[in-house]
Amino acid sequence: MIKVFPTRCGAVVLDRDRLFEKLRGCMVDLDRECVLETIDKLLGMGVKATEIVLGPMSKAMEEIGRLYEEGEYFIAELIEAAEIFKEAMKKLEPLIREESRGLGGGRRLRIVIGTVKGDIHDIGKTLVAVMLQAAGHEVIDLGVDVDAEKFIEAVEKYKPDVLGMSALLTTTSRYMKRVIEELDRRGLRSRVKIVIGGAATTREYAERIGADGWASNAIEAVKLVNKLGGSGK
Ligand code: B12
Repeated sequence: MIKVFPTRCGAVVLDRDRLFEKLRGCMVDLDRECVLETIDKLLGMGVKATEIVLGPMSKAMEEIGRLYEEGEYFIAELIEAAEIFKEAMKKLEPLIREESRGLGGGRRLRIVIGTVKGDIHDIGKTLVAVMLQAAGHEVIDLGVDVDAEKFIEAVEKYKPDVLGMSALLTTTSRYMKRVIEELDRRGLRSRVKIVIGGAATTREYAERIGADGWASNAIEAVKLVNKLGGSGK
C-alpha cells in the first residue's frame, strides 16, 4: 500500500520515496539499526527487496565511495558499510531469490563468474550471481581475486555459456583484458560469451577489450546474460 501525506509546503510526498531517502541516509551514516528498521518498514509496505538493494542501498554505497575519495571516510568506514550491507542482505536475499524466479526465460544457462585478480570487492558480483541463479541459471562462483589461469581452468572444466568478470578498481579492471587475451591465445575465446561489470567498468570499456557485453546492475546483468545465451527474455 502506498500512503501519501502532506509536507510543510503542502506538496505530497510518496511514503516509499521518503523511506528510500531515509534508508540511503542511514546507510551513508553507517547507522546499522536504522538501516535494518527502514528496510523492515519498506518490506512491510510491499516494496520489492530487489528495488531496495538496487536503489537506495546501492546509491548509498556509491556515496560512501565518494566520501572515501574526498578523505571524509577512511577504510574503516568502507569495511563497516560492507558489513551493514551484508547484514541487510541476509534479510533481503531470500526475497530477491523469490522475486527473480522466472527472469531466466527459456534456456537454463551455465555461468562462471568471479572478481578479477587483485580485487576483493564481492558484494556486487555476489548479487549478480544470486539473481542469475534465482532466475534459473546454473552459476559457478569462483569468488574474488581470481587470476587468468583459474578463469581458464573453469572455462575448460565447466564449458559455460557465459563468463562474467567483476572489477571495482581501475587497476584491476585492466586485468579483464588480460583474461580475454589469454582465452584467445588458447583458442577458447569463441566458445564462451564474456560479460563484465563493476564500478570500474563501462560499456565503452567492455567494447574496447572485446567483451560481449556490460551491465550496470544485477537486473541488467540477468537480461544481458539471457540475451547472449539465447534464453528468450
Ligand atoms: C564496500 C567497498 C569496499 C569494501 C569491499 C567489501 C566487499 N566484501 O566487497 C572494502 C573495505 C574491502 C574495500 C576495499 C578497497 N577499496 Co573499495 N569500495 C567499496 C564501495 C564503497 C562499495 C562497493 C559495493 O559493494 N557497492 C555495492 C554493489 C551492490 O554495487 P557494485 O559493486 O557496483 O555491483 C553492481 C554493478 O556494478 C554490477 N556488477 C558488479 N559486478 C558485476 C559483474 C558482472 C559480470 C556484471 C554483468 C555486472 C556486475 O551489478 C552489481 C549489482 O547491482 C566502493 C564505492 C563504489 N562506487 O563502488 C569502493 C571503491 C570500489 N573502493 C575503492 C578503493 C580505492 C578501495 C581500496 C584500494 C582502499 C584501500 N586503500 O585499501 C581497497 C581495495 C581492496 C582490494 N584489493 O580489492 C575505490 C576504487 C577507486 C578506483 N577507481 O580504483 C572505490 C570506487 C571508492 C572510491 N570512490 O574511491 N572497498
